[in-house]
Amino acid sequence: MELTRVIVILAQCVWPLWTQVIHLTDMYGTIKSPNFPESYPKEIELQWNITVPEGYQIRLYFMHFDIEPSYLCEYDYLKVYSDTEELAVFCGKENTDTEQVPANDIIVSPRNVLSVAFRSDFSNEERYSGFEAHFSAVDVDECRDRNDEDLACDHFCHNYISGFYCSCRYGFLLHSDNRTCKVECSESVYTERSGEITSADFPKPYPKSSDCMYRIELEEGFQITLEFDDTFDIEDHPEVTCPYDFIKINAGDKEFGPFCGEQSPGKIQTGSNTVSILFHSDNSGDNLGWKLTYTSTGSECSPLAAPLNGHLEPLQSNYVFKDHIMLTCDPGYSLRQGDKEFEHYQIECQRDGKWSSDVPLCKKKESQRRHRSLPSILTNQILS
Ligand SMILES: *[C@@H]1O[C@H](CO)[C@@H](O)[C@H](O)[C@H]1NC(C)=O
Ligand SMILES: *[C@@H]1O[C@H](CO)[C@@H](O)[C@H](O)[C@H]1NC(C)=O
Ligand SMILES: [Ca+2]
Ligand SMILES: [Ca+2]
Ligand SMILES: [Ca+2]
Repeated sequence: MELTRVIVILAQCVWPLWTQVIHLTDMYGTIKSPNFPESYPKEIELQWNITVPEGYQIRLYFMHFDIEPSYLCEYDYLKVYSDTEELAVFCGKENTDTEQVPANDIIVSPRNVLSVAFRSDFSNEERYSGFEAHFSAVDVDECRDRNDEDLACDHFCHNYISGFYCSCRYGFLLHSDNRTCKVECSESVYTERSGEITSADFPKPYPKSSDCMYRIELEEGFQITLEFDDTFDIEDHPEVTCPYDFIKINAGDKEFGPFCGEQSPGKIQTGSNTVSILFHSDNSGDNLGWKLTYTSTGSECSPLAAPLNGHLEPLQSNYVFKDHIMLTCDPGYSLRQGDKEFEHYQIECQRDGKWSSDVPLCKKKESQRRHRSLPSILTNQILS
């Protein structure tokens, strides 16, 4: 007997039995051994391939199970697969150390396909009544089951029968990947002479899938210095330079970066009055981001001395672009530039580091009337 079985098994390896495949695409159904509830015939190879729509899984459970027992189910068996993955092999009527029966277990397919293969060999020593199983399509709860960061929703997940969708917190937009949440952050222009810029949500992790552009635009004559905080955390890679997220800085014709990792770039003297900071993030990772303070210095003008018999305000050890100086003379004196006379005279430090004019002299006042009428006559001539 045993020998014949071995020969038959060997023969089947060379000339496998013809397997009959039954395709099932319904949302539920029943699978039974042939002749059920009568005993099943010998030499059967049957396979049920169940396919349900995407977004569903298949639940399979047994109401009756009685298949010829054999060591490791070598003779008759029922196997359950999903794609190429073997989920279970059953035979017998009760669990033993080496054989298993489905009992009350529920098999859930990992995807939307499930195959059940039933085989009986050439002999049935006794009568075995076979099996009856039921299957049904059940919704995949992607919100509960998708723990893989690359597939799960970034902010909120909404499950429904046959699918799911993602949504974002207030202030964020769903990226075209329908999964991650980005921010709109390309319109920020800074025109103050100093300020602070941070990644969105700092010091909480920065948004994914975003391209943020921050521009600092000051008048010509100013030079911008950036200083990054020590708290700096941008996703990086041990071997490749900033493949995921990075900061790049453009200042005039100079470029700084890309920067990523946990080492702060520190202080950057850009030497320019306009700076663009691009911050790119990809669709994964939780990193804290960055913060920088920017300051600007204007071109410096040479120190000025007050004229004899006069004084200037404010008195400073150094003057930079945009600084103004007001000159006045002591009583009885007035400012004279060429043949013009002034009570006050203002000069300004210009973007190129030069004063807008020379310091006039303080001269003793002469006949006030003559000099005072002169400019108004000139003005009238120009206007007429
Ligand atoms: C039935 O399903 C199995 C396992 O999923 C697969 O290998 C086989 O190709 C399918 N057969 C047919 C005819 O689709
Ligand atoms: C995102 O959803 C839209 C609308 O439902 C769809 O047209 C588009 O193909 C989806 N994109 C991706 C990448 O899944
Ligand atoms: Ca048998
Ligand atoms: Ca679902
Ligand atoms: Ca990232």
